[in-house]
Amino acid sequence: MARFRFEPTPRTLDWTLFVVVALEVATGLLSLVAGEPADAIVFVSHGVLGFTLTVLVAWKLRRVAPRLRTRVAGRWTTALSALLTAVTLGALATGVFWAFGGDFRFLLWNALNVHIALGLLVVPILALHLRRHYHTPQPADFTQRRIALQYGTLLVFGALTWRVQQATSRLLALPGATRRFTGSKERGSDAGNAFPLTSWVADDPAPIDVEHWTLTLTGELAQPRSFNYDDLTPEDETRAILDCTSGWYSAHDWQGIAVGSLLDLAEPTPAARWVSFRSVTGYRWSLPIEEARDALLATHVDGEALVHGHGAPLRLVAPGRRGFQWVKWITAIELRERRDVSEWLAIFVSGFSETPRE
Ligand SMILES: Nc1nc2c(c(=O)[nH]1)N[C@H]1C(S)=C(S)[C@@H](COP(=O)(O)O)O[C@H]1N2
Ligand SMILES: [Mo]
Repeated sequence: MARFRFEPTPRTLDWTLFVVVALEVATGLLSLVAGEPADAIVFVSHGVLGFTLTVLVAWKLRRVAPRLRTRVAGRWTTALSALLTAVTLGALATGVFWAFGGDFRFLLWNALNVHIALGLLVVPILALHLRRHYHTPQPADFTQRRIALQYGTLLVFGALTWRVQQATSRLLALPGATRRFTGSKERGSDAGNAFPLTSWVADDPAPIDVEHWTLTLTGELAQPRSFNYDDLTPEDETRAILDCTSGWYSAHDWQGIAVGSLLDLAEPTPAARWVSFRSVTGYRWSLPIEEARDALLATHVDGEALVHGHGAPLRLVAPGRRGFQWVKWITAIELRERRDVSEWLAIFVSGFSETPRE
């Protein structure tokens, strides 16, 4: 056998690749909603499995390269395999590049956005590829003793490479490129309003005039209430990190009103389990009521009144949650029995129904 003995048999390798890719997609998606230090395992697994994947992909390519070159499989099948190769290598390369502190701009996207897009693109291409190349796994593919040894060694390799990468990128890190466990890089901490602005798709409301703005509390409440801007004296302060899934974070002292204080005034009924925060644009997110009580409705950041771009007059500060959950331009709070699952759609399509601003 000419092949290096450590390498798994073709079918074992292919199914292992499939499982590792699936785990990468799963941990990648999970990482977008993970924000607590206890969630670090999600990011570590994504990194370790990513390095493991580079070895699996290298083995796979060595095996199929002659076939790709001679196109024995037919033009379309070969083109699809070549595309899958390119997209997979692109996802791996952008992931590693970002982890080392690198970045670039591609139209509106940074390296992390491109990494996420390529990673998601692997899914449909792999599904098409599998339609042609599916081989039912056999028990023998996974029960040989040396397989446990191979997988053990592969994972150790992945973990060690990840350790080395972490240490190296810490050494290389240029100023402003220090990363959190989420992979995000520091931007504009403790500098008041001077941190990045991030809004999705079409969320671009006209500045809100506080004279005509009210905050309404509705739903499972004994006392539905509404407040004017002047009713909201910023008497609470929370230090929290805004950590955006596009790869930056910013730490600030936020001033405003604890959600718990407002809820006490409106007396939630016993049925109230979730609190949904709604933007003037239709954008919304909900938190379990216990967590929501400790969240802050911020009017100020580091002592400065929030500017329009950051959600004035009122934005949610939800410690331990990712940036996309920190709703800006809040006008309504709804107490609910159940979580609002439609919020997953609302964050993508909000703003489209708004009258465009001049
Ligand atoms: N209404 C509304 N709230 C929003 C968004 C949005 O597009 N619309 N973007 C979210 C995202 S993705 C992030 S990271 C933060 C960014 O807040 P900033 O623009 O103040 O930095 O706001 C969140 N709140
Ligand atoms: Mo974000």
